[in-house]
Order: sequence, then structure tokens, then C-alpha cells
Amino acid sequence: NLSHLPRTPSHGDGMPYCPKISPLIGGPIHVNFPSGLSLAEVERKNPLVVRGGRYRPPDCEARHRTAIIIPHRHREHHLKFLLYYLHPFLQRQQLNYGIYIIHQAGNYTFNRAKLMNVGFREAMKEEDWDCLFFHDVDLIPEDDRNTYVCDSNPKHSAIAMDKFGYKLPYKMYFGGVSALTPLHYLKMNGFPNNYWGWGGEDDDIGVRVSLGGMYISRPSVKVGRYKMIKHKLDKGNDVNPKRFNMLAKTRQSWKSDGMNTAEYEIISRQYMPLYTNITVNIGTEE
Ligand code: UDH
Ligand code: NGS
Repeated sequence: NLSHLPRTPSHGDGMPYCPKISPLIGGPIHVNFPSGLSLAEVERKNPLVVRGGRYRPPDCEARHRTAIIIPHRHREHHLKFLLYYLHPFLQRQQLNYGIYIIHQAGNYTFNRAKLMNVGFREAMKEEDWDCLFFHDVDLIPEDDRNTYVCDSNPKHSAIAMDKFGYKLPYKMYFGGVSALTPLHYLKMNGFPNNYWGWGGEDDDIGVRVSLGGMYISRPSVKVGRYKMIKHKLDKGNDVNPKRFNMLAKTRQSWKSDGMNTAEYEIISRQYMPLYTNITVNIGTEE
């Protein structure tokens, strides 16, 4: 029984589908970081967003249902700016969307990929999302034409980040922001659970795409542009010295480590005004 879950108001029958290309899309976005911005102000600017960070276009039936999954710990100052830009961006794209923050409990080493497995499973329990965007908290999209909709293959959206001079750093790079359908996710057995600390997990996910018999699709460099909020490596997210050895074994490990083996314990699920906050205990390295 899912009746306790928040639902965006349903429009019933008879609403026309939204146009294939949203008339609200404006192209490049000027991104800056206003000092003194508060979450209350972001809420005020997004009156149609309902509890849990859900939205549907008010006067047409969305063609796409997109969940945004954000791995998180101690980055509230980045989250505020991301929400400030992301809510209006997704609304201009006329999507039916929801934003999920997957918050790692405790102080043990961070594990980005495992948090994304949690996000996938928990978001799919709530709604039949047709696309999931796995999104770092510190990346702000800089162009509306970078649509948050899935492709026929797993999509790497963050092709052009400011910190890499708006170019791909290397051909197989799959970090930052990527988008998968539930079927893509299933075919690659989700993400690895064993990358504790910084680095390599995104490369592993990229390899899984081809092991699952798929290709990496990307938007054009003109459109897939992101500004990264500058920061240093976090406490609790040291560079993982095992990452190269692990990457050398992805071909052997991907079927026995992934969505089918992700174990965790949900500590809380809070329906905040601008996002759903899922706090999870993902355990520690074996
Ligand atoms: N994240 C958190 N909290 C943490 C660590 C990571 O929320 O403590 C999340 C967050 O969504 C972040 C993502 O995981 O955007 C990726 O982590 P990151 O921003 O630390 O990684 P990135 O590669 O930056 O973007 C690292 C900066 C220094 C790297 C130097 C290593 N040679
Ligand atoms: C590669 C890392 C990736 C990382 C990318 C960009 O070397 O995880 O650099 O890093 N792979 C390995 O370490 C095996 S960045 O410039 O953002 O710090 O995402």
C-alpha cells in the first residue's frame, strides 16, 4: 500500500501532452552563486513544487518522468545552489520529476556508487520513473537544451565541465551527471558497491555500460555544459588506493557485485518541501 506517499496532483484524463520540445526552453543559463541565498527563498521561487520535491507541468501532461538521484553528505551549501537552479530548469523542460537526496549516515568513508544503487531502488519503489539522473551535488547545468530525459543508450550528460575547459577529460569519462532508464540499469547490474573513497567508481560504471551490451550516448559539447562549485576533497572521502586494481577486475566482478548485492538499511525518509531526503546506513568496507 503506497497511499502514504506524497503524490503530485493528478490531472485526470483529457489533458493534452506537452509539446515534444518545450516552448519554455531558453538556451544558455548564466550561473552565479548569490550570497545569502536561503532554501526558503528557493521554495518561494518554486510555488508549484510539492512535498518531496515533486512537480508536474500545470497545463499539459508530461511526456517524461525523471527522478534525480543525488549522493550526499555534508554538502548542504552546494545543495542549496543546485536546487536553486535545478527546479526551474526541470520545470522549463516540462518534466514530471522528483528530486531524491541520498544521504550517507555516519562518518565512515563515502561511497558514491553504492548510494546511487540505494537511490535507484528507493526511487523506483515510489514511482514508475522512466529515467534516472545520477547527479553530483556540485554541478550546475548551464544550458536548458541539455534535456533531463533518457536516450536509447546510457547517457553521460556532463560532457563539458568548466573545470576541464568545457571538454571531455578522456573518452571513457562517465562522471558527474549520467542518465539511465530502469532497463539500462538492469542490464549493467546497477553500480559497484565496493568503491569506498574517491575515484574510479565512475570509470567502473562506464565499463559496465559496454559489458551490458550498450554504448555511452552524450549531448553535444555546446549543450552538455556544467559549472562546478569549487571545493577541496572532503573529509571522509580520501582517494581510494585500490581503485586501479578494482577497475582491472570489473569484467569478472560486475555480475556478482551490483544492484543484486546492494545491502543497506534505510534510517529515515523525509518529504522535504524541495526534495525527498533518504538517510541510509550503507555499512563499511569488508
Ligand atoms: N559527495 C558528498 N559528500 C562527500 C563526498 C562526496 O556529498 O563528502 C558527493 C557529492 O554529490 C559530490 C560527489 O559525491 O558532488 C562526488 O564527489 P566529489 O565532488 O568529491 O568528487 P569530484 O571528483 O571532486 O567532483 C573532487 C575534488 C578534488 C579531487 C582531487 C583528487 N585527485
Ligand atoms: C579519473 C578518475 C575518475 C575521476 C576523473 C576526474 O582519473 O574517477 O579522473 O577526476 N579515475 C580513477 O581514479 C581511476 S577530477 O579531475 O574530477 O578530480 O572522475
